Amino acid sequence: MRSMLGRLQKLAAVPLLFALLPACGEKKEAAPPPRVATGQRQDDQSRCVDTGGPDREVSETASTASKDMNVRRVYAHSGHGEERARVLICREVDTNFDGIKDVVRTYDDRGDKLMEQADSDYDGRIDTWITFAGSYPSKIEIDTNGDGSPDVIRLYVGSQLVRIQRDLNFDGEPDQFEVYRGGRLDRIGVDEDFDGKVDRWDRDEELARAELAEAQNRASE
Ligand SMILES: [Ca+2]
Ligand SMILES: [Ca+2]
Ligand SMILES: [Ca+2]
Ligand SMILES: [Ca+2]
Repeated sequence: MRSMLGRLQKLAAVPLLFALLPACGEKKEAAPPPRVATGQRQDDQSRCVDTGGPDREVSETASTASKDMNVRRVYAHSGHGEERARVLICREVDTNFDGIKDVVRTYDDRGDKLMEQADSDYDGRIDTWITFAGSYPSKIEIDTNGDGSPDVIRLYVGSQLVRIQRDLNFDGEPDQFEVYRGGRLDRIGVDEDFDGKVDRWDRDEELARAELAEAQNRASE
């Protein structure tokens, strides 16, 4: 249990994926071909929806380490005359410079982050979905077995991790629940026979003892 906790705590301490990813996300259904900058592939798998209308504006730029245009921003225009405003609604980036956009983030009409999707292993398939609440992610869903469905769900309150749910047998239902307190793993519930009910709760006894000792110290002061 302790080695498992240690391993999981390390996992929890890994910097959030979103922090590493330059950013943008919305499923492209029948979007028109992206406006492609010189030297790029014709289809860079854009997921930012650009309607091409007068209320949209597309900007292509290159990040510092890229020789090609690898960042696309789509803006929406609203209002008229002096009231006219431009708001970023989607941003997508080719983070490994292979000509394919692999991170896409969408924003609401006030410019706040909404969703991010990423192909973090660059195999052409989205494997990470981030839902934002304000500036912080409220949920990060990760597909670890490449079947297109998330099997690890990380839940946050504010900027703090409060729970990780894992679907260990990939049947679409979570069967391991890690509960965090103050950013530290507190207990793990395991549904061993995959019937939807937790069979066992493992606690971090070391943490519980440390907290008890601290409380006793405070009481004796
Ligand atoms: Ca790429
Ligand atoms: Ca992928
Ligand atoms: Ca999966
Ligand atoms: Ca399961």
